[in-house]
Amino acid sequence: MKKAKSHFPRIKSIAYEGPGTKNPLAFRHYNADEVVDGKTMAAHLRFSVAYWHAFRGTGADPFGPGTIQRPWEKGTDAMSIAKTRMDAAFEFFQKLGVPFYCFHDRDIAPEGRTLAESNRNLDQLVAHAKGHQKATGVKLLWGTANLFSNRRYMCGAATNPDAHVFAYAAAQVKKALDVTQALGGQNYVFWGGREGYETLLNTNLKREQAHLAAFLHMAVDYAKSIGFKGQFLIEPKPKEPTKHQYDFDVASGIAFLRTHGLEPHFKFNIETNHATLAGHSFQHEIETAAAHGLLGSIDANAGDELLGWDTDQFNTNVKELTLAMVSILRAGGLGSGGLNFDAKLRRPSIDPEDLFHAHIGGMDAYALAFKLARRILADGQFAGFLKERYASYDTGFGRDIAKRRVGFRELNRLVLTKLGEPTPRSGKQEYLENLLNTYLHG
Ligand code: XLS
Ligand code: NI
Ligand code: NI
Repeated sequence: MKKAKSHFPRIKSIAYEGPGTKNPLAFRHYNADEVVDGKTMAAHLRFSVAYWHAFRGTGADPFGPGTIQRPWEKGTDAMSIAKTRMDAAFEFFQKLGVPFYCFHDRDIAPEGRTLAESNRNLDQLVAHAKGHQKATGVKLLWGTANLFSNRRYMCGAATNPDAHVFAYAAAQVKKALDVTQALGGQNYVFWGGREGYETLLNTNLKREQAHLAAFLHMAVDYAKSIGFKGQFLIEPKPKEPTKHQYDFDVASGIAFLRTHGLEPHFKFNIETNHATLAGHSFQHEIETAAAHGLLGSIDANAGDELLGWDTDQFNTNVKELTLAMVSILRAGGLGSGGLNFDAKLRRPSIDPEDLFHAHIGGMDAYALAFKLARRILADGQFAGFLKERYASYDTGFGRDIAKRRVGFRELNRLVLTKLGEPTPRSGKQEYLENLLNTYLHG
């Protein structure tokens, strides 16, 4: 049998070599098969590669076209390029050792002149992906539809003022759901795309939000009718591409889901840089979702704190990730979700090898954060501090407050007759920051 041509001939499978290694193409912390609490690290962390950045990203920015030229992007037939590109992608997934990948419909197959042609193109690439998934064991973490690149969606998809565009988007998502199911996708993501607005001079905010809710209800109904069991996820983002995105952050997402009766069907896919853009920390967004039992999955990346846009960088900030992992583990993990590298190479990082360095760095940073977070939780020092800090609500009148057994009248009487002035207690932030550093730096 003819051996398939390698697209990364100089790179061997990336192995775990431990923290002491000097090999930049090896893992120092991520040991996929290491069993932690009865589960491998691979099963705990569920890493995923984002097809759009890793295999469709060219380094283009508003000031110039792409800089990244891949050897496999050759020829004139878009369909055969798409297939070769997918061969390269699966070779990459396998050499990197990631169990999952994610895509938008238009990432893997070119858009045709009509929806029917787009669907036929997609079917061919889905068949190709099926073969690769079977051969490599790599699985689909989530599927989604690109409802933002084509000019028909310039004023939104589900929130478009034209019902015709809404209908088109519905047909596209129907197909994306079929495809996600055919490939065994474990989740389906709705990132808002252009669901938002630039100016209220041309926008009926209330109607647009109601239409978005109608769209999501249709998705839930359709998924049910085809027996799709994957988890639906909303990915909040406050701005970009539109000035006001309707899914601003997790808190506004929760309000939206509850208002429209969608809460039982959705969880959140939280992206680090989207949290930054919303003026929150990554951990804040995770903790907010977890507090409501709605933590679903993570788009693992980082923004640049000096820039105000979605720079989608690989995250190597162990402190930020350790705090995130503390919240994720405390919430009981990500369930069917995972850590998807929605992150791209910088414009001058043009070597195929850079794709490996980027993902190795991201995976190692998360693996180290995972280990540190486990140690933090096992030691229980922060948990002990928190327990103590809120202890006044565990007994007596504090407990009555928490259980809503008292009101203003009772508390007023208590303060006037018995309690008097409270004694302020230190919040101990500096002590706690130093304590955190003992885990990060010994
Ligand atoms: C864009 C989003 C997008 C989603 C998938 O900012 O992060 O990449 O993850 O549509
Ligand atoms: Ni994302
Ligand atoms: Ni993003």
